[in-house]
Amino acid sequence: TGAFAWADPFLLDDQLTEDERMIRETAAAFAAAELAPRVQDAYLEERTDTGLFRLMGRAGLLGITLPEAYGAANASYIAYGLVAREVERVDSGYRSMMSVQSSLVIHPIFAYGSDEQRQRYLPGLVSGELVGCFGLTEPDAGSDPGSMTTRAEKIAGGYRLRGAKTWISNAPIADVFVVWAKSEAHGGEIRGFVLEKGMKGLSAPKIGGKLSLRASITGEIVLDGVEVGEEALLPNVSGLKGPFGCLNRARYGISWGVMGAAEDCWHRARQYGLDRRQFGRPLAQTQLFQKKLADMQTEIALGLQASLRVGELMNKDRFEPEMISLIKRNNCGKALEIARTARDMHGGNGIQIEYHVMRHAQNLETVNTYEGTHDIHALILGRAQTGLQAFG
Ligand code: TGC
Ligand code: FAD
Repeated sequence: TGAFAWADPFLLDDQLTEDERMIRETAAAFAAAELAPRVQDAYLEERTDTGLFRLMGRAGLLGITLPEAYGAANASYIAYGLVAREVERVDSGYRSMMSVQSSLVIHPIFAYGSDEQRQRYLPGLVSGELVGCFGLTEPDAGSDPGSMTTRAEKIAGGYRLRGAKTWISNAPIADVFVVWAKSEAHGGEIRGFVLEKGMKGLSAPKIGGKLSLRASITGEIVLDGVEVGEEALLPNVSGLKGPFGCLNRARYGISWGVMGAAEDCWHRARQYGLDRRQFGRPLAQTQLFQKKLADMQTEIALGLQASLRVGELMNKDRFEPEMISLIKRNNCGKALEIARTARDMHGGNGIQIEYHVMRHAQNLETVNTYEGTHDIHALILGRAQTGLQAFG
């Protein structure tokens, strides 16, 4: 018995190990000290601070599931999720920077790379000295990456890459580019290549004018006959399962991250309702307000428990991609709904940057779309239970 912990209804904290709690506290302290003070200006000015990668690396927040040999923490998948939650409590764009670096760049080099590639890139990526990006999406291949047209032609001693990627997080500031292309020398199979900034024919123009995720820079990757040696090929994976192996981890982290953004919106709406009086009483003393708070509390508590469960299964290597589709889809959809409701509960003030909720709502529009849209994850789950593929 004891008082009900309204902010942690199922005592999530009790289910964490000592190490996980410590990592969560480190991430929370980092987010409060380094991210929260920057976010409003970064968002308004659409500005990404490259130095943040080094600060994240120094705090031990990049690639944390990797072995200590690479300067990483050898932490659990639950710890990785907790970091995403704390970072995204401030801004989804900052979590994007972190999760692309950790799950979409560090992971494939670690899991599919040669020893030389691991030695060359991982220490710099884990410390944040190097910034990475992941190029899968193309102008005509978004939800359907299998229809990509980027090609790797075979040339003496290596490959020549041609094509274009779009909507690529971190691309304009990246040093390391993990790019997926159909390789002529491998029967047209999708293969991964690790490219470096400055290679001839490689450019990464910024995509401007985003009304969402403005603190995280996004760009194209243009491959205009980029010639690379054999050593650029990721040797140990082929086919779509290469990029999807990375996406499984990033999507799992997102399921935790969006719950952080939702918690920030929920806590702010609650406080606003306690402070703001209309009709002679606090807004929080109305039935409608309390129902909205109860719905937020319920969805967040359930969403976090679900992510924790999938994290336990990932730690034991017993997860299936469909489990990740379920939590990515549910938690993103619920977080977006919570952020929109919190915006409404703030009245006119809710549209102001200082109240944070509209920024979260705008960001979550992207998070609901990238890494597999809400509907694409429904189709993955529909296929798993009917045996019928509805994509087309
Ligand atoms: P399908 O026939 O289903 O599968 C082809 C091959 O891939 C394997 N596979 C997986 N392997 C591991 N994990 C998964 N989750 C996997 N899903 C599929 C599958 O076993 C098969 O292997 P094999 O050996 O039999 O060939 O492929 P499909 O073409 O029918 O796929 C359809 C669909 C809809 C499932 C898929 O294409 C999809 O998920 N689309 C969404 C695309 C997406 O998520 N793009 C993300 C781009 S990256 C990004 O957004 C980063 S934002 C990051 C940030 O800023 O935080
Ligand atoms: P489309 O695939 O054209 O989808 C449009 C709409 O149609 C959606 O509602 C979708 O659900 C629906 N739809 C599609 N197919 C079907 C179907 N068969 N049945 C029913 N409905 C369907 N990609 C990367 O590779 N790397 C990155 O770092 C990266 N970062 C990103 C950052 C941002 C800010 C954004 C916005 C995107 C990023 N992406 C990245 C791309 C992202 O993964 C894609 O936008 C996403 O996969 C959707 O593809 P699309 O935009 O082409 O939409």
